[in-house]
Amino acid sequence: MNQQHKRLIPPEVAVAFPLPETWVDTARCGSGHINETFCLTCCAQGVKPVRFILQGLSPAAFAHPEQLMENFVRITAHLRRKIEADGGDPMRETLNLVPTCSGAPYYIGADGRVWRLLHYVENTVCFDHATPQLFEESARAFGRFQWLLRDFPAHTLHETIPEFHNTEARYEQFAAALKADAMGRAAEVQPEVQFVLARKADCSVAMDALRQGRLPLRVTHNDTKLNNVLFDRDSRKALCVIDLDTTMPGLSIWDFGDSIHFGANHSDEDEQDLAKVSFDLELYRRYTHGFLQGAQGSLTKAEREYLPWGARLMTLECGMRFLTDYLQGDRYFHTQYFKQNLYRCRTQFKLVADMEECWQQMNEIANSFD
Ligand code: GN1
Ligand code: MG
Repeated sequence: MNQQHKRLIPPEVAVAFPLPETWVDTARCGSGHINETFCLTCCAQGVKPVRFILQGLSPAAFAHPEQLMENFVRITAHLRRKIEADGGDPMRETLNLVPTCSGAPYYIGADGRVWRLLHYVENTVCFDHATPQLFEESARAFGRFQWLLRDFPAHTLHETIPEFHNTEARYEQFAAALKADAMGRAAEVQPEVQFVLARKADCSVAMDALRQGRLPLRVTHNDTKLNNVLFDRDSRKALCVIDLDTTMPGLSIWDFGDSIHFGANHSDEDEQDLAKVSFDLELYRRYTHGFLQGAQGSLTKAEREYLPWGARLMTLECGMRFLTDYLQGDRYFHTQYFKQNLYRCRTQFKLVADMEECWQQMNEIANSFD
């Protein structure tokens, strides 16, 4: 191992995994802000170079990395079996761990950080910005993720971040932050506060449906952004869903809605000119089409009917989380400038208002793919 590799990766971590003898290159990779991610290129004598992804999990984001890794091992094993049975290539269509030299799925460093090694999926690309076609392709991948995991016992997975998309709990966190008003910012955000208070009942729609058994508990990804899908470089087909760290029990409409709030518009998340922010119903239609196609009939009628609520609730929830963080002094979401969380909140609420206006069309679209 040369000096460059030593600087980036603790030597004890490098020797914990059975990497080929010659190590050619180490580079940071990905746009994630949570984990430490490196791409390693190795080369055994006379053999083609092989690439790996080495990741050190963030101790700040994940309190129980061993539970997270237990989920990871079980989910990817299930995906491998299903992909194989479906005639696919499990080495390209899901993530594959490389065990440590002692056969463990991960290595715990001297400082307690958990490290894992993954096979690199060659000839793939990742996108940060959507074209309608890529957006629909990503929907197919996340819908297929639902299909592949349809018979996995969701309740046996650990919650890696408890109550992550429980919108009722998010409302309560907002109400507590408003009451405490720790930074004295509540007075200036009254329009946003009123926007949330007027939608308190909405926050219970999905959780009520879950409690009443109308929506089933599923294995959900919970971070269904476009850049969490690998696309085949040549065909531009969605190939592999990545970033499984928040995969846990949840509702299928959360995965659907999380993609819509992030992707079905053309503005920056913190756009200050709200005239530029609008919900794109055509992108919503394309995503719905791709998602249901990928899910291959595995979603129930009720889940299909609740898809528009998934979009509306994930958007409202995200705006509420930005507002809560603003009230609490910007402690959770990284900000680059003052009031960024407030601007982010406003774009989400503008999108919610747009969705409320075209609510009937959103429902018609969801029901048109029966
Ligand atoms: C966070 O860090 P990133 O961009 O993957 C957040 C999501 C929000 C998103 C809003 C673990 O995601 O839930 O939708 O910001 N992830 C976590 O930009 O809180
Ligand atoms: Mg993420």
